[in-house]
Amino acid sequence: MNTIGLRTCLSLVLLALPVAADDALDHALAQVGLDRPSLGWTPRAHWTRYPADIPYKLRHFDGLLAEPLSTVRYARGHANAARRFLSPAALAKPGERGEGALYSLVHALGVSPRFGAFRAYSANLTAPPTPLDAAILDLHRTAGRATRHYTFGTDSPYPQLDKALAAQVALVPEAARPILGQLVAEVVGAHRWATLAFRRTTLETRIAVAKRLDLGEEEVDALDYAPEVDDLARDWDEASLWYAALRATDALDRARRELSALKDLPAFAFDWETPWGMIRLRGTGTDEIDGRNALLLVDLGGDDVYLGPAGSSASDRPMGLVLDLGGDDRYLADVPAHGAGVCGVGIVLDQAGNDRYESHTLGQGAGQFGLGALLDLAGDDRYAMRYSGQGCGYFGIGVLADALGNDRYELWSDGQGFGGVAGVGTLADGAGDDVYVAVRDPGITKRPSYHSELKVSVSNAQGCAMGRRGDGADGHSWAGGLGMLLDVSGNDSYLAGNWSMGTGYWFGTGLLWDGDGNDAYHGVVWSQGSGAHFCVGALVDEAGDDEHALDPGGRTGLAFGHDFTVALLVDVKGNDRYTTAGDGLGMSINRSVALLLDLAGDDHYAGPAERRPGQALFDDRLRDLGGASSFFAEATSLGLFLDVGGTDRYVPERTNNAVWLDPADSPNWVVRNLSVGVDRASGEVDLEPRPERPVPQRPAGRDTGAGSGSR
Ligand SMILES: [Ca+2]
Ligand SMILES: [Ca+2]
Ligand SMILES: [Ca+2]
Ligand SMILES: [Ca+2]
Repeated sequence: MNTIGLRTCLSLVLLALPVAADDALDHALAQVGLDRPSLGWTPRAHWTRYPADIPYKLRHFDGLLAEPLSTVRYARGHANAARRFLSPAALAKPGERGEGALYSLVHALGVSPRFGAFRAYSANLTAPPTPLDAAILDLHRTAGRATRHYTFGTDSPYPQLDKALAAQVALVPEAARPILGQLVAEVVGAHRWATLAFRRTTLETRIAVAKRLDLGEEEVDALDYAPEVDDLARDWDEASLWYAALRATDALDRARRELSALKDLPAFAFDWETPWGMIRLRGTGTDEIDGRNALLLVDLGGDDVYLGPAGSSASDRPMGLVLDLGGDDRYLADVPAHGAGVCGVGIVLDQAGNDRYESHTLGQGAGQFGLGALLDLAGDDRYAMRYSGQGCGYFGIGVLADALGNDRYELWSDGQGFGGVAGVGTLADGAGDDVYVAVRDPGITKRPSYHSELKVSVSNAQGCAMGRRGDGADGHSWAGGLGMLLDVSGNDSYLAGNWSMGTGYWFGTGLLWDGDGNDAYHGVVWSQGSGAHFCVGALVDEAGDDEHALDPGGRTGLAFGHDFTVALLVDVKGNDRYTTAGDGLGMSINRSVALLLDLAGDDHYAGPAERRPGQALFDDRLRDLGGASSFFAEATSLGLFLDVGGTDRYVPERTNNAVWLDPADSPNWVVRNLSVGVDRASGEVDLEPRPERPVPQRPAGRDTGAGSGSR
């Protein structure tokens, strides 16, 4: 790390600033001769030694690296989907093509950022209400199995599936049967697509991938190359897999709405083994439900316990689904479970109740060459697990969505919105005061961070993304994915160790977006709008009085970028506190763009004595054209701090309504490594992308309003 000491900085009192006459960010950039288009980077063909041949980049990545400020729009777009599709009104009824809100949600926050070929008009569910036994017999036939057996010219006395099935189905309330039959028929349809997804792959490869439960720790520094991952990534058909997942999601959601309308349901137990796994149906009793080898589990109510891998797929079973309509349920497992899509699709949809989810590795919304979703629509819920879950993806999609209630999320590492290699991991929470914890003590997590002398855990959590940085090892450099934590409202608390809360690494994008509420963010190193090595990390908080802290030992956060990182901390409203004893507060090293934008309120900033907010550190490599690579010398970098409005306090002390820049003789100016700090009394900042062309002006005096109805 560069350790250039404090230089005398040039401070100007903002006497000449026009008040609210123009955009405050544009004005701040103009202090150092920059404008918005001059931020970010597009690698040039002659940039030797630039890590350009990085497979598996998500399609948004190059664009955000080139247009850093568009990261805010990108985060808000996903936030809009969370707000809309987790609202009780949206969940209550389907859209105009019959599509349910959860289908739209899983598409918007999972499938679309990973794979852009769907636009989510409809899951095309076509099965009519079907007698339950007929639907299950059809499943057997679709799986290539006989449902009647003849030998010696006679009907074998056993097994007689239709009679056995009819006896079991008689236990199920009559009104529920056609809805459940329709659900089974749709599962048969979705299962076909999930199987197609892997038609070019071998079971050996899928088993090898499914056995890798350590991709989270393997990938970051490229510890132990897994060739089966590259092989499967070459051969899978992800369009088929995501179509299977979207159809399964919508089928569960439709069954949820229709079964919820039934009254006075009894307790019962239906169990049936199909060629694709168990179907278990339960009524309103207090049930203990075996999740092993389960294709479909449906519970119509009551406080239940799910044991084992409920809601998970496996290398030889591409689908595992759970629908629970109510009750305070407990989901317990020590294997991938509770929305674990491993070479397939795993979904849990729990409609109501105060639920507890406890598991170890991969689950609670985790995808590894698959889609895993945990969708909980109400209640005060508690989620606890160790690694890789609560919205986590590796070559896949993990979504944890919780619509209502005051929830607690606890994890050791790699989750709560974590985009591992080529993955999308999203945690979306609608309403409620929520607590997010990534356990800090490495004695518990076994993930000691060398950025904290092994005293703090590597969290990789709460809107974080990491790639496989193979440039120092075997050259299999895989791009990180997209990790998002989206919390719509409530007073929330975020606690994590290192690498958290809107942080990226190695072609990954980590986003934490929080809507309303007074929130507390506590990280340590690499936290809250930060990142290292070709990545994007952003924290956007739209409202409330918030606390942004790097706790003791903390540094390189609160808008800190290292080595071609876009690092944004944007707090739109409220009286906020920012605390760090280490580097941060809009600080760039090694050609990054780091911006801390606080757009309103009376704020308090406490930073290290030797730094000032909004600073880019000089390094001789920024002007070195004599080495093997020149791209450091050609790029532009920026550390920017902008506080708009309010009466602000600074430690060490600073004057309100002032501009501070590098001194005139700083070598930074020549190498376009720019520092700018602005505190101003008022102003506006528009963070939405500007139209590239001017808006046409209406001709005066003509009626142009006709026919302009909404579309
Ligand atoms: Ca239940
Ligand atoms: Ca719940
Ligand atoms: Ca919340
Ligand atoms: Ca807030």
